[in-house]
Amino acid sequence: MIFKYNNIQIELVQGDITKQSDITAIVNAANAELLPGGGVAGAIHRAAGQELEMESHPLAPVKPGEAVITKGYNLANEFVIHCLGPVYGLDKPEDKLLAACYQNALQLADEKNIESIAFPAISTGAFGFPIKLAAEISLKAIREMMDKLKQVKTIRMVLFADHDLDIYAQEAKKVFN
Ligand code: AR6
Repeated sequence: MIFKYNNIQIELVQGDITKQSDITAIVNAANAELLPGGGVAGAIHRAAGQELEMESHPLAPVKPGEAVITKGYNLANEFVIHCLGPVYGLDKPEDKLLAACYQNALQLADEKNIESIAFPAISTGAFGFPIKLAAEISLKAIREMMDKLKQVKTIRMVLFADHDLDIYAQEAKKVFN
């Protein structure tokens, strides 16, 4: 599913964040220590190789909402942007912290002249954020940033489950149409 706004394309796909070979930067749903861990972070570190951890770990700790950038190593992507999402029910205000993840990642990408970026659904796995709420917050945060971006031309949301893609598609129709 594709939407266009302000010369930027937003794509919603079902898939694996480590398999987005046509994208310059992928976003990691990181932990504060910027270590491999499970879920998205585990998959990205496995695919990138140990050099990723050697570059990312010294940049830790990061706070919820923060984003930092590293190279992509064995990934097909040039860069990984690591964002620490809020733990639902613990890190407050969780809506603003989740929005900050997307906005800080997009800002960093723009500063680095990155034209394409792919996000997983940050905080919706181990960190417990309800998927529908996360979809609404993240798509609105992306939409707000689209007025400010100069270099980023493609923003892809990669949802792991078909059901999650359906939820994002419903929310995207409200935000982008
Ligand atoms: N590609 C795309 N999405 C994925 C993939 C993948 N390969 N694998 C899982 N998802 P999570 P969080 C989805 O738990 O909630 C880690 O242990 C998954 O279905 O990766 O931000 C870290 O070390 C879910 O919808 O991230 C942290 O400690 C979404 O990605 C902690 O989990 C996010 O799930 C971060 O928790």
